[in-house]
Amino acid sequence: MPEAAAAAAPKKFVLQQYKTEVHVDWCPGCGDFGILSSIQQALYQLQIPPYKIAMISGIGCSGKTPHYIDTYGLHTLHGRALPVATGAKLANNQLTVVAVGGDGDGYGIGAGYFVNSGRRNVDMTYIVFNNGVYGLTKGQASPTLAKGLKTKSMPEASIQEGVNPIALALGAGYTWIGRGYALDVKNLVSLVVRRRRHRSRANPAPGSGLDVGPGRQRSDEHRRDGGKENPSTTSLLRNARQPGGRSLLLGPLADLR
Ligand SMILES: Cc1ncc(C[n+]2csc(CCOP(=O)(O)OP(=O)(O)O)c2C)c(N)n1
Ligand code: SF4
Ligand SMILES: [Mg+2]
Repeated sequence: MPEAAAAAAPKKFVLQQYKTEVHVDWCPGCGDFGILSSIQQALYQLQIPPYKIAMISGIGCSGKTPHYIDTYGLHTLHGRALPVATGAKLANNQLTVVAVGGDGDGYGIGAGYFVNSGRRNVDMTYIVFNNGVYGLTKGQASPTLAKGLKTKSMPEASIQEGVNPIALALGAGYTWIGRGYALDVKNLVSLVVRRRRHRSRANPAPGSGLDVGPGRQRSDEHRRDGGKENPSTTSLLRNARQPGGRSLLLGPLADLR
């Protein structure tokens, strides 16, 4: 359904059902408010039942996001949102899994997970709140802070180039990559909605027709245990991947600021 028609279609869930009553304690004017609102509006527009969504975060100001969205959620450890989100999707591939976190979380301490999640092709959304700093710990330089910039926490301007997250994502193998501005909520909503539709457009029967690449088709993909199928991680990954194998690869990185 085209975006405008979908937005106008009758809704079963109201926007309020994607919000919690927890006080949002970000600083007044913080761009995180725009990102939070965009995620809530996109989930509402897509009419994904809140009980079929899992929001997974790392640590940082951005890591508080799952507290504010009335779905299942886990506020995990610094840099660990992606492996936990991958596990959630493998355990239940009917869940809409959204990982969120900061630039320090995703491109610093969690950089290895960021790269390897690009290889895995799991059908989930990863939204990076990229403010160029470690916000929660008072604004030290994060890996995306541009050379020559100085925050109040730094004795002098940064002498290093910032990492380019879009180039990094491309190199890692992500094929749905978006970038927006935190306070351009309309555009962000559209980005999140488009990312979520990426899989269904590619293959209307999720989980079927997967092209499992070399090294993944192993004879021990299914272990028999007491007559019941006990799927290996390999076969779980296969079911949770984007259809089409590496050529269609993963969902999304939306680098949102
Ligand atoms: C293993 C570990 N190392 C360091 C910290 C301290 N710490 C908490 S949040 C944070 C940085 C957060 O920056 P970012 O991920 O960019 O999130 P933001 O606050 O900017 O949204 C750090 C270094 C921690 N909690 N755990
Ligand atoms: S410290 Fe920075 S990132 Fe954290 S809430 Fe305040 S303005 Fe936002
Ligand atoms: Mg940050």
